[in-house]
Amino acid sequence: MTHVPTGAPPGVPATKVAEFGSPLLLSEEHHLCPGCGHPVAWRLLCEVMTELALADRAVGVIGHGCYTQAAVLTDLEWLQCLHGRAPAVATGVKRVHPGVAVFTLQGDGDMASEGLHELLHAAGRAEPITCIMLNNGVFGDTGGQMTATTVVGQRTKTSLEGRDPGTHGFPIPVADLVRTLPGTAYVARGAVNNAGAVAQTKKFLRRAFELQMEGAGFTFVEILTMCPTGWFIPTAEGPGYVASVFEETFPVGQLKTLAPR
Ligand SMILES: Cc1ncc(C[n+]2csc(CCOP(=O)(O)OP(=O)(O)O)c2C)c(N)n1
Ligand code: SF4
Repeated sequence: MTHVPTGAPPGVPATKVAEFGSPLLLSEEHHLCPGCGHPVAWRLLCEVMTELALADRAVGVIGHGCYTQAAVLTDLEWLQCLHGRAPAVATGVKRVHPGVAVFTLQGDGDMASEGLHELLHAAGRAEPITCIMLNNGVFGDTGGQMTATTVVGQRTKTSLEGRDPGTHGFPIPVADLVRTLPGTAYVARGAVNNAGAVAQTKKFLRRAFELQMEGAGFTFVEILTMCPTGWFIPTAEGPGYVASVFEETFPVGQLKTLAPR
């Protein structure tokens, strides 16, 4: 087996998000960093929308962060709202258009640090929407500051020595919190750091949207994504960092389902 040094440039051009194959991915280059996990999550979203025939009757609501490029790179209807407010806006869209698949796509900074109350209230009201949190443990877009989900010991722009519970408090396990609310029909946490995780996460997303369209109640999928830039590590080490550091605090799996399959 040939081992490629971490610092070596790629031998072949990187695959562009537009070449991944889903018809909903528009043929434009994205501006996210190499090794970012977000585009993989967008691809899964597009595949699930296509397979469930929801692409023409879906509305996504985003806040602010690197992940919001999904709105210009995917052929879905999107609304952008104030930081953290996506669950409230999605609630309004769903109540006006109950037959539409309504979801939020938010980063952990947007959802957990800036708008956790919006998420919990929407879940508490059992709104039949799907909220998706792309959790990379940092405010990626603004340079890698600590968020509510930054794990203990994680170095960020605002915790250069690593998150210290004595100073910064503990990370909030959002999916576990949401799971405890009676209005939630489905809660799962996936990741996009290897092929198996990607396949599993797609199943989670698919089940969440199926249950939404069946009117089961509030559905939530957290997805652990890589942010090598915000983590200040070499790009190639991102997937391993998810497995060895992130998943210690945020184990992946299906946390709650009203109708297991
Ligand atoms: C009220 C308000 N607070 C903060 C910001 C700055 N801001 C813009 S994007 C962003 C980071 C979002 O991080 P996250 O949701 O985790 O997404 P990521 O960039 O990691 O994909 C922040 C803090 C802002 N524009 N407005
Ligand atoms: S800063 Fe992080 S989240 Fe933003 S594009 Fe780069 S790797 Fe992705």
